[in-house]
Amino acid sequence: MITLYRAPFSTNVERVALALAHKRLEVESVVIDYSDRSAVVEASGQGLVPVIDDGGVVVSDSLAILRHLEERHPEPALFPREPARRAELDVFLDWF
Ligand SMILES: N[C@@H](CCC(=O)N[C@@H](CS)C(=O)NCC(=O)O)C(=O)O
Repeated sequence: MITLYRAPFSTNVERVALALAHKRLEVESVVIDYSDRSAVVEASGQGLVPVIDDGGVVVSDSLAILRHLEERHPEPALFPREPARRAELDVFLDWF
């Protein structure tokens, strides 16, 4: 079971939620209030969302989370498998 620390109206959280849904992974949400980040600070040592706890592996930052999910839960794929297409996507994601 994956725990997703989230807050309302966060596009970075939605990016991760879409990836989790694409991969059909079961997830439990911890919704934090922007005025009280204690739960996410306790889990990850910093106050920004999204953060996931994937079976004891805690990852913060939406792009790092997407990369973690692709490595740990490769099917169905989120990223292209062909190295040149994957490199193009990495460049786009870094720019975005
Ligand atoms: N680079 C991070 C940015 C995380 C981030 O800025 N999260 C926002 C919500 S979208 C947040 O927690 N903002 C609260 C604040 O800045 O106080 C990511 O991609 O996850």
